Amino acid sequence: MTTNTGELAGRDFERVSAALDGFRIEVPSWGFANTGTRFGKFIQGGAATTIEEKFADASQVNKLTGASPSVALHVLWDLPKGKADVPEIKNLVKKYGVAAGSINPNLFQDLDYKYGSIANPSAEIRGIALAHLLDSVEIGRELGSKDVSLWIADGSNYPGTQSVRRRIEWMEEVLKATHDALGENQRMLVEYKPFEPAFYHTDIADWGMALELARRAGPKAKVLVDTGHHLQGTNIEQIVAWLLHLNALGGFHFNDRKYADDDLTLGSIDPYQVFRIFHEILSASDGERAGIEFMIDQSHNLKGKVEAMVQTVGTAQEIFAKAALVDRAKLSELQQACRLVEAEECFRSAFWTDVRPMVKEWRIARGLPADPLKALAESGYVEKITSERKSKNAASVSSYA
Ligand code: PSV
Ligand code: MN
Repeated sequence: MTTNTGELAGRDFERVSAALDGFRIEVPSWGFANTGTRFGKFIQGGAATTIEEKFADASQVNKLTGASPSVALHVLWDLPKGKADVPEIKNLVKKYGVAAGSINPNLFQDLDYKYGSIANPSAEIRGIALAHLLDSVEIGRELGSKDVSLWIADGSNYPGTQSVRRRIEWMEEVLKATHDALGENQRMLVEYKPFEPAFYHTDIADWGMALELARRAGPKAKVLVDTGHHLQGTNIEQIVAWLLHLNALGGFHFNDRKYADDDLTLGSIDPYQVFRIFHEILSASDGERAGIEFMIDQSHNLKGKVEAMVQTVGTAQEIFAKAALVDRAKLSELQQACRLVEAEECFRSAFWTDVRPMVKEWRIARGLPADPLKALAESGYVEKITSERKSKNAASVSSYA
């Protein structure tokens, strides 16, 4: 009995270790900067105020977790001079040992985009949007980054005010031109969102629209699933299963939500959903997750920025480890035989396994801190950046007001 338990635990630890060795999740540069709601910003003394500070924070998260070696960049926020900022980013990559991750064009802030960017009725404005997309592709190529990740905020607020069909055609044209500029090792990810900032119709509202636009753009275009971009009750793992089946899943923006696009910490509301998503990925690829990139898309308004990011990466590792524990061969037999209760118990028992001791053991074996949050607290990093940055952040309060 003891041997058997020991053997099982040993097998579980091997699975968890193998899963964690291959697990990577990108952090967003904007998750370290001050952000807010549309009602206001609560400025944090330690928030990053420059691109260098964002890299410093990202590298801190990676040092503590061993799982986030790249940082996603938002072109307008991180490379305000566009391609001219590439040399600075290259220096930061070298200095902080964190790679430039996905490149996120910004097609939502410019005043030109009041009625849309790539779906704007004005050919001139669509041209401005395309030029920005082509710059972003170039930036990605120069930085050796794989993905240009597109979120299109276009839509309309009132029925009858725009032609949905004409806007589809305009988007197709721009997305195809963007796709055709991609380098050999580059991809284009198309993100969808059902509402916000537009409230009546969003031009790329769901995975079907994103998939069709990606297909028409070309083979280097895939769909990006942001877990916060679904209506209540949507079965996200089913969407994931379909995209896997169609070989059209490019990556994720992970976060959690209760009501809308809340950007809450991954797994804080529904960790079982994250487990179900990871299970679909692991079962489709039998343990590998070829070409599917994981990224965090969260900005924490109330929690400390770096702490929240370390917490998120740690949570992602734990839930991924749980998903790796599903006995997929046994589950498949039970599903085939329609032994429903046993199948569900087989699935759930992996979810309910407390993997934290195994994750801790893995961290120690890999020379990482056993408890990343504790190590962060003991390192004094947050206090240090707060004292270095607080006057700059305080100054941003008055300029914001
Ligand atoms: C939009 O809600 C979104 O999910 C897109 O991915 C943007 O790039 C990101 O959030 C900005 O925070
Ligand atoms: Mn997103």
